[in-house]
Amino acid sequence: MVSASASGGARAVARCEVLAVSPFSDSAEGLTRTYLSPAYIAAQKQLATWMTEAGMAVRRDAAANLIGRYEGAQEGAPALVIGSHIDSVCNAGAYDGPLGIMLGIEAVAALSSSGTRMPFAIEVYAFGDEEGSRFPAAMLTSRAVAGTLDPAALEVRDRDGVALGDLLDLAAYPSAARSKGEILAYLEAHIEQGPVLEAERLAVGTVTGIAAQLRFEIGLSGMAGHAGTTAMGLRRDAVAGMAEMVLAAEAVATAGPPDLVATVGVVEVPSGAANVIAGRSRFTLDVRAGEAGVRNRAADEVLRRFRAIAGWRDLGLSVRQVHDLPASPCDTALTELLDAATAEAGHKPFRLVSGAGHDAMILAALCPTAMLFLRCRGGVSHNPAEHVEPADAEVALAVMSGFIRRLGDKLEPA
Ligand code: HGY
Ligand code: MN
Ligand code: MN
Repeated sequence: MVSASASGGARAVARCEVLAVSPFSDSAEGLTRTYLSPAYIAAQKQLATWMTEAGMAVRRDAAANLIGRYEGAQEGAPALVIGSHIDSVCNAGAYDGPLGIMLGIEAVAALSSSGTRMPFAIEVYAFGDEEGSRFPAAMLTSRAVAGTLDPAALEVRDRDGVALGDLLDLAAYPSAARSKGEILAYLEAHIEQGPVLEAERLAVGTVTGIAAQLRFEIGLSGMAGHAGTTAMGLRRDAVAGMAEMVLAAEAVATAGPPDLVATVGVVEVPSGAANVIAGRSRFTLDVRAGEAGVRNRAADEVLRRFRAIAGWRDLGLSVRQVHDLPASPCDTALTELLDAATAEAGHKPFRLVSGAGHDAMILAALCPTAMLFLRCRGGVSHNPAEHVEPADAEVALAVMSGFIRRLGDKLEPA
């Protein structure tokens, strides 16, 4: 477990490591924690204990987010929300998501232990479905909180056919929404998941905005056949077609600006076999760029090439857009507060764009948002090799505490 004497930043890192193993992982090997799984429930119980110890009242909302609330000087005051996600990708690192929650808990624990009350409440949110690693759509639970969730998005099943409606009351789900008056602002601390801060030799950085992302599910249908008897010229091979499309997507993104990226992360060959020409294949396509126009033009070109490839290979092509997340600029005034708190903590303020998506891009519909990035070794993430230095977490916690104090001064000048 985590030593009681550990400082806040070190404790936050250590607690992420506690949650990276059984019973807080759905897999015996490595960390996989998907929305509403047994590991997710176990992790929420442990988080609830830590939130209570930090002086918060804890509840779960109808979307199964876990929320800790630390009252301000006036009971029921609007809240600064500090949050991130507790779900993970498959075979994840320990810090993508949990670190932002743990640092939020530490920031509240520091206030609580000194008996400090701010002119606002602080709510720490552990969002449940940022990664979309169980159900097809992502960001379901933060969209519920922001009030931007289309109820039709809840009609989903996971790969085992379990419906979200089997696990939660979908009629109640939208009641997780918060009103604009209740929430003052949103702050998320998160590992950069990229190489910039390490290259700049900086512990932390202020995020100016989050890239726009489109996600698609692509299906190909050809003709299953015998691998040994079907001449190459007679094939309608759904795997060969998929392979050509993957390279087409890569070619379009590579030819674009540095912040344009395209990824095929999941490929499936239903009833595939070594001696069968695949009749069907499915894959995902994720396209991102700092600006929606760049992203949209690239996605259009990729899909145009997919149609051409399907045409000359005589393949059926289905395209389903899974989500469209617009680019999300962080709030200017809050960004300046983060920079000022960074400088006050003795570190050079540095600004950067986030290529990764975050719940912050969803909360932007509800309130002004700010993000603080922490350096992670080699920029590696979505990988068990993900690593954060406790000293960098100390810096982040100092910056977050400075941000909270400055926000309080802004609301109630001394
Ligand atoms: O996909 C993302 O950018 C995030 O990790 N969910
Ligand atoms: Mn994340
Ligand atoms: Mn992630």
